[in-house]
Amino acid sequence: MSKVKIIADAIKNIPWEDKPSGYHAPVWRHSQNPIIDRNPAKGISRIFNSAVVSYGETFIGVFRAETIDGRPHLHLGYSDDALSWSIEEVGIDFVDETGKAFQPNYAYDPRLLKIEDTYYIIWCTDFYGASIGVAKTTDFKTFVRLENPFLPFNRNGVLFPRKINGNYVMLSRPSDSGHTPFGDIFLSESPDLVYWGKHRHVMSKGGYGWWQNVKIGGGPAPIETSEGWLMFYHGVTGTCNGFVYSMGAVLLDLDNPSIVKYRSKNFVLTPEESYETTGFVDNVIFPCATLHDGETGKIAIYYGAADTRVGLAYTTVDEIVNYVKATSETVADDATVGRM
Ligand code: BMA
Repeated sequence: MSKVKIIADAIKNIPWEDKPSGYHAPVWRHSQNPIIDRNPAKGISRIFNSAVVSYGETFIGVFRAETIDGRPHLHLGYSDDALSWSIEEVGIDFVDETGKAFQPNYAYDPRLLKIEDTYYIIWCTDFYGASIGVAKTTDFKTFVRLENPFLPFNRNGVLFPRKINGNYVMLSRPSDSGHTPFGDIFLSESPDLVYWGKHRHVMSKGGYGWWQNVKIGGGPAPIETSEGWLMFYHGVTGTCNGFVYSMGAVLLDLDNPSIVKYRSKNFVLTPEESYETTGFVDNVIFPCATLHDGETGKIAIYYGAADTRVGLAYTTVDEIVNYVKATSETVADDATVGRM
């Protein structure tokens, strides 16, 4: 039993492998990675940066599928073990709140989570440029897309899995129209998922290490723990061959999540395996989802690898929280409420 508590339901059939002996880092890879490789379904050349949830005794995912015309769409997938996925060949159909078609021009980097009885998909959508799309479903058959919550340009929209002080809370990363060479994580609140405000700065790029010195962006929906909101995120550095994306971990204040409590100065996963270092875009680890077990503290992290495949990695809440605390640094004014 873990000492740090995950405040969430149990997932009895969470995929799991123990940490290999002799391995020192706090996050370890699934031995059969990638769990989704190239050409996973007819008409889809690559799946990566995707999100999954447990659904009864099984699992459902919303996948970033690059179809054979090279454009990204959201496709559903189903699994009994959260490892082997059957992906739908046809993308999700979205309607607006009156039932009329409301289909995104493109859609990528989905996050998926349940708040109360409703599942929400948040993704990067086209709203006169990259911005954030939100849709809801209760049955994974009808998907109602809400009004665009934020102005362009913005990416990496991540909803918290419950209201905080009565409001929904969304992380985002204001961007530009291209391959954004800057960026910090902010949050916004809403009473109804329609009107958003009370914007706060959460955390800055930078710090002592160089791995997150260009930009950062939210990852999976934060995990509520007895030590704060545990959030995995991506941090980006620049090289003469382009960006390198690694994964970091941070603990945010439970009641006031624009305050960073602890933030590891080290990456917790960086591109090393060939399926991460070589692909459509080399050297990318881009986490978008976790499964986490409120009973045992096990955490399974789903990440896009090299914009080509889906990888899976594991940690436990005790291991990662203790690591983040032991290696914490304060960057810029992360520890403040972020209301400059
Ligand atoms: C970002 C997003 C991600 C992608 C990453 C690396 O800007 O577009 O979808 O994984 O670049 O190419």
